[in-house]
Amino acid sequence: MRKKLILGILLTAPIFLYSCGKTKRTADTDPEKQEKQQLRVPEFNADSAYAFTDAQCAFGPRVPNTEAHRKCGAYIAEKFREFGTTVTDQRADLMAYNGTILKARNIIAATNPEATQRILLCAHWDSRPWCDNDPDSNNWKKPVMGANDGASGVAVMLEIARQIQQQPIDIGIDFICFDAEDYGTPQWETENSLEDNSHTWCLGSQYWASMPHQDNYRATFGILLDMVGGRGCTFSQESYSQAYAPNIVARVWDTAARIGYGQFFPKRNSGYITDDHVPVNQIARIPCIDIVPYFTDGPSSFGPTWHTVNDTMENIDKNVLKAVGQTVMQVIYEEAQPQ
Ligand code: AHN
Ligand code: ZN
Repeated sequence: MRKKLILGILLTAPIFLYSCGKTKRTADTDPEKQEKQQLRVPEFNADSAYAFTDAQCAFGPRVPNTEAHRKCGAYIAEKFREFGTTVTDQRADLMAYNGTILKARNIIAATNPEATQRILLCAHWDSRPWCDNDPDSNNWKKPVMGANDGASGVAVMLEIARQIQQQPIDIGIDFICFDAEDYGTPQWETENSLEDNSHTWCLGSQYWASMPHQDNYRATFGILLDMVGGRGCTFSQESYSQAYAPNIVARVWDTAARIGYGQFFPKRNSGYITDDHVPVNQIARIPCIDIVPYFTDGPSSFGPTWHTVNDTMENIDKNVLKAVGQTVMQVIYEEAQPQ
């Protein structure tokens, strides 16, 4: 009799504990309703993201130490505040490859600042001072407008912040707009050189990663959005991302396929790309992937407008913004608990 009772407790205990764990997710015990609640992900509005891209470009190229850069920094911070996030500025004087001191500003916007479980989203917001990949060398000294290379990533983050304000989640999201990503040594200086110039790129993210805006800052994982609105862009699996955060790569690419954006996220490799996620992985030691385009043909693997005078609004495709924005939102909302 006693034996049977103990056996009974032993057999039911795991089931009881399991159901306890389940009910934490939602108060509703109907499994079908639970499922529906968990899958309620807002619609990423590509028109809105497009407008945020355009608004940044309206300031002109956001080259560090210019008026357009200062004004656009104020605009980005103001928008993130409007969407209910807590904004922290990280200002620094950073030295460019040529000795120029850049008055840099990393802009960090947090939803749910008190939450301990956090996801990091990031993008650079500065524009490159030189169109050094333009086929016409007369354009090399002109600044890049950076509709795709700069504005698009910030625009997708702004739209995600706007959606989270409308449909809150229990985890925290940190949006980091890195400055001074695109001031790397120009091609005309490196043509006949064997030097490694990778440290001249990503100055804002190098600074943040060695000096995060909070002591002991942690995020479960990070996603970098770089050039996520260009016409014809598809996103291959970048090699640093595969090395440092293979499970996040798998999750993002599987999610894209599952919600119907698989054609934008081919499951092939694009090689190693020096970008803001490298310091996040190597210095801050937060696993972070890079969503960055990869073109298999044409003059540049980053696409025909990369670091040219044609990186303008005319070459932004809302469908690309939508594919990236909706996929990232799906990943975020699946990581969170319904509110
Ligand atoms: C290099 O060109 C070394 N890395 C690409 C990083 C980048 C520049 N992303 C946007 N612009
Ligand atoms: Zn660039």
